[in-house]
Amino acid sequence: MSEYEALTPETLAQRLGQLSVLTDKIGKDASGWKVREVGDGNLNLVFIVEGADGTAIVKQALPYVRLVGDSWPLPLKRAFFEYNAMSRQEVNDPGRIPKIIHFDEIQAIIIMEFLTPHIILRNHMMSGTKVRDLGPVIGRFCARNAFRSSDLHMATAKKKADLALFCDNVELCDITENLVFTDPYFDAEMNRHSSPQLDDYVAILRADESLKIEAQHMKRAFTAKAECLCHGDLHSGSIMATVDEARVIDPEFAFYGPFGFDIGMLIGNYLMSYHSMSAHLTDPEQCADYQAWILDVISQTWDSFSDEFSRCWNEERTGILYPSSLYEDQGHYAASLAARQQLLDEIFSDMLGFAGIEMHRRILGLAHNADFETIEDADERAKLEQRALVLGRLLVLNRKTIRGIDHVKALAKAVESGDLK
Ligand code: SR1
Ligand code: MG
Repeated sequence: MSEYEALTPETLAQRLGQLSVLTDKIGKDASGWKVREVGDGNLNLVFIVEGADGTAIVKQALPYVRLVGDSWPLPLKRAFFEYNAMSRQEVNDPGRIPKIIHFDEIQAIIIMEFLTPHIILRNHMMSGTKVRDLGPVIGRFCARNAFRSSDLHMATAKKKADLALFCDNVELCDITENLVFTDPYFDAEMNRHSSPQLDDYVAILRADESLKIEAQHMKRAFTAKAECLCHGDLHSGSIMATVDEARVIDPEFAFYGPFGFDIGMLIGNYLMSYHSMSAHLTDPEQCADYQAWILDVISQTWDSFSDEFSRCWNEERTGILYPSSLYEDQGHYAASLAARQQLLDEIFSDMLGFAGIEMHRRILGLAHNADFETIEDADERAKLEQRALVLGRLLVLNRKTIRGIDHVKALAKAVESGDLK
């Protein structure tokens, strides 16, 4: 078929039934395939296709934003960026994404491994399920992808070619530029918050002129710091997990951006999970134990990012930046360490800024998180959301003076207990 057409559960077997890479995996008799559409994200169709010999995921971009409808067109080329980002992630940190089976650019289809018994990390977190090594594994994934796609590692011509390639993901970046960095900080048309109980704090937050300045500084970092290939939308809905392993999905927002972007967005989501937890785990002891686990995941994510980034700095620094010819080869080992530390400090403060902004936009903007949205009691929900807004504001405003990840954890605890408002 040469023209794009959205798949349906009824047409999928007939349309993909001759595709040998797929039939080799799941079985040749397409008439017996069971097809379910399970997409619960904001943008795409996702089908689980079950054949006699196996199961696969078929993901197809729609020409519009699914959450809003066809009044908001969105180009199909996002599947091309997703496929290209996945291909690079598989090289940079093998085995951490689902295996790609097939890509069809015209149909905007990616066929990939069906991960089972994995479920979305956010759902694990909402039910209080711990995932072994979540922090170390995802911190390492972020570090490897950041370092190995950057001028610290890649040959400059190759890096510039990738920079040019992902530069064209304009419309998806535009979503982030507006919905994440700008809309939450004024009364924008697409904004919503979940109840009037939040109105007073929202008014305070939107009147905070320093916050508006800092949010735009973060937006400038997003648009101007083309340091590495970012996943672009790394949250707990972009990780599939069992209790034993975590895999990363959905990099359609991929772009060249700041080293601290992905890890910052992710930590913002972990902190929202932390502040929503008392509504999901009503037994206080169980809740306290899980909240402590989330804070550990946050510190392990940063520690593992920073350790792996440092290891790559020492062992894989083959790009044009901070060349060893200028440092180690001159015997200037301390200068290399100092340069590395200064860069990590900058990544840390960027990370906190992005985390805080993500916490704001998921509560005040268009696209919300189930962590809060599923809390039925409106008073309780508003109370917990306000805590996340308060912490987000502290992170954005104080990101350059916060002393380390333990300080972040202390702030989260102080906000949760009501000591900081
Ligand atoms: C209109 S798209 C809204 C959000 O959904 C995606 O998952 C991204 O997070 C985006 O910001
Ligand atoms: Mg997504």
